[in-house]
Amino acid sequence: ELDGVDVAVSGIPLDLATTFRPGARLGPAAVRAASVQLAELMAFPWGFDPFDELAVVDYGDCYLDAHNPLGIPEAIRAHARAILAGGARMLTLGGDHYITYPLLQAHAEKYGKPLSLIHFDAHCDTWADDSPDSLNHGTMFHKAVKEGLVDPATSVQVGIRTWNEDFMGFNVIDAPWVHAHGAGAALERILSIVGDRPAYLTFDIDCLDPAFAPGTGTPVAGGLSSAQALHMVRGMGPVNLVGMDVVEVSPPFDHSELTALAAAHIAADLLCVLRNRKVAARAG
Ligand code: 4U7
Ligand code: MN
Ligand code: MN
Ligand code: MN
Repeated sequence: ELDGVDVAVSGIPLDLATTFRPGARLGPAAVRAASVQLAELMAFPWGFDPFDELAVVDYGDCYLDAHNPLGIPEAIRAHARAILAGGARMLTLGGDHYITYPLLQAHAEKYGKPLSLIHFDAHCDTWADDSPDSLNHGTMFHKAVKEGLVDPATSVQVGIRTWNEDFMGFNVIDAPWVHAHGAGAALERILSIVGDRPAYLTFDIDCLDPAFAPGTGTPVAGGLSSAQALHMVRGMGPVNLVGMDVVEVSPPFDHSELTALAAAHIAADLLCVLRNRKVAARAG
């Protein structure tokens, strides 16, 4: 039972890469290890420990039967439904970005369709592929729009720098725009697009430049710096975040856990955002 828990952290060790840069199944463990290092070695960026006010529990990893790939989406939905039914919000560590599609289904069941999506990524992940059994990490947000899980007009994709995707009507703040106008201007656009609607935030670590996140499956040059991404994440206070994930850390390609540490920072700052919202709500 999760009563009294604000945020349940859990891992989904899904790895869809069979040939090109496999390793995302090791992501959750690496980010947890880096998070412990982060919590021990340095004060959280805002000078406080978010756990002083926020009840956070590590719910463990979702079991995926690799011999039954078609059962994977339902296993992820069941995992999320159990946590959400307990009243906690989810911070999910990936694992392949595909996990966000069944997670969105479970969150839309809980919070109502459509949600707003805040999507950090080098890729739009909107390739047209409606076949229900295609566990393809480039198709989640095509499916999500077609299914009414997210409203593209009140959603935003940040850090995009690949263009061979189907445009699904999302607001796109591409990486060149962030570099030209700054993370502050990008944050203002995100907040104005999403407003106070229930929003799901999905952070594909490959939105960062490979210099900051080498340990990922599909790296693309010209990405965001950690500082740019952290500035935007730390500014999410006004957003009604109902769910979050940090995905695509692939430790076999990481350099001395730098990617896992960057992901741990993003996760820690998301917890700080939720902690501040809780404190502000209590202050009334
Ligand atoms: B990720 C791509 F072609 N669409 O299919 C593909 F752009 O979750 C990228 O964003 C998919 O990392 C990337 O290879 C999936 C490519
Ligand atoms: Mn992937
Ligand atoms: Mn990506
Ligand atoms: Mn992605």
